Amino acid sequence: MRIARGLSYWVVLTLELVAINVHAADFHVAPHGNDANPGTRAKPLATLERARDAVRELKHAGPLTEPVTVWMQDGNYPLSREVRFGPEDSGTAACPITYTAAEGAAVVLDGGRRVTGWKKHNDILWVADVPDVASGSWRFRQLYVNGQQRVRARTPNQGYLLVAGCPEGTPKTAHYHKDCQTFQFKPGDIRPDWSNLSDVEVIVYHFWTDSHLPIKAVDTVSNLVTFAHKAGKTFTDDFSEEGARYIVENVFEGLDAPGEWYLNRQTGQLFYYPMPGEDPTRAEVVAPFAATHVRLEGNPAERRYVEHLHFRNLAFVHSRFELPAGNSNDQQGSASVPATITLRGARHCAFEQCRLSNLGTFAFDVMAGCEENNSIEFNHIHHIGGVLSDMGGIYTLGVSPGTVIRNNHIHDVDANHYGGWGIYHDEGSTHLLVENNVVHHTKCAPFNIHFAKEVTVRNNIFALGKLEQASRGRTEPHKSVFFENNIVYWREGELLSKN
Ligand SMILES: [Ca+2]
Repeated sequence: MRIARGLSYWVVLTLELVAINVHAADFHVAPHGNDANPGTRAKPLATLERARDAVRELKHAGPLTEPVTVWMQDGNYPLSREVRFGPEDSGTAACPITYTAAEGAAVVLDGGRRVTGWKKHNDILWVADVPDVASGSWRFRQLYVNGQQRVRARTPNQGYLLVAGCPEGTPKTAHYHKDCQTFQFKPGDIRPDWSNLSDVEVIVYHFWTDSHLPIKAVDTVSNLVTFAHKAGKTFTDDFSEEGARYIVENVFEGLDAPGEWYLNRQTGQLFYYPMPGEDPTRAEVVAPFAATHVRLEGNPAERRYVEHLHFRNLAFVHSRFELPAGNSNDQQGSASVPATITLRGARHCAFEQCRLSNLGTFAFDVMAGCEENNSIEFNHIHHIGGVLSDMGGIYTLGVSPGTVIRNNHIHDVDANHYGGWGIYHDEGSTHLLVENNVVHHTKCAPFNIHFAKEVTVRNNIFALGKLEQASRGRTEPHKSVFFENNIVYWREGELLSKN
């Protein structure tokens, strides 16, 4: 018995010693590296994509016996296309795979491309040729100069134009969800003589959607504009009978203020109106090229997952906003818009201490097969909303058992009309845990549900909602929320609203 016990101690100790003495399999990547190198510290690889392949080759040689770390050295890594990780790139619980900045290194995964070759177009404007735009292989909706976003030439420069009439109907005469394609404008607001009319994009702000609509025809007799595709909703200011707000973008004639730019997609010419004192020949002008930087793509239907991948201390910049052809962006949660980091069929993966900035699109899209056991923690989400309605600082949708929303600080959430909520559980949000969050200074309730089931909400502070503190969008024939040990504090508006 004594021996057996001693033996068992010895075994445990040995395992611990092995664990301590293990040297994880390492690969090194550096901006000056070469993808033909072996990936050692002295001979590093050059790209994240090649590092992924090196790990894949290591796995082909046999099952992982130790954790794998890919160390990325200081610098900027251009991404011309997304880097995709599949189930074959997974680690295991015992041997996770980590892609991380080396100690002290600032690593930037950059989806943008420099635009150079600037020449004077006239006394005010500058122009550069972008051959990939002329050839049709590239188009972009964002531009950054010296790290700051610039304005796609728009009219008006401030505020909005207003839809003058809705011949296809309103929420009262039709249904708010009617697919509309035509509206009436105030004379002169939209002009058929704008140069290169097919480049122009009308952006309508209605309900929870910004519809992006290319112009098909402009009728100046009845002042009707018709778009190349439908918008999915009425052109009203949310559920009212008033006309929606809109702006017109990428109009050459609207290129009339410092900081504006215009892209002629036929000729590939990029025009820019510099800010005071700015010299485009010396500035860093960047347009986004990659829509998605990193994609974790499992196959949840076949239960093949991307697992045990960690990304740590990396910066992701310059992702491109793109809509599929014929799409106005009217789907629930803008589901058709790609995100900088996209996960489908991924589990036990983490993005830690990563910084995402200068994005044209979403930071993360967590899709099918990732519903369970997600953590949204330690985020500071503030000063958002106001243009559209029906949003939350953190928004959830669907059945998500094991998912935790914890230790977040959310404040200053606004809305056009309704729905500037702090934490918002929408259709079917089920079996989440919401705890230790501080949510305050929201236009609508800091905590709102609209069809939720058995969500546990405890130890939060919900404070200073302008209109209300907690709200429920509809009465439900089941337990929606277990609301325990929360502090609710308010000075105006109501405690509870809606049902
Ligand atoms: Ca303008």
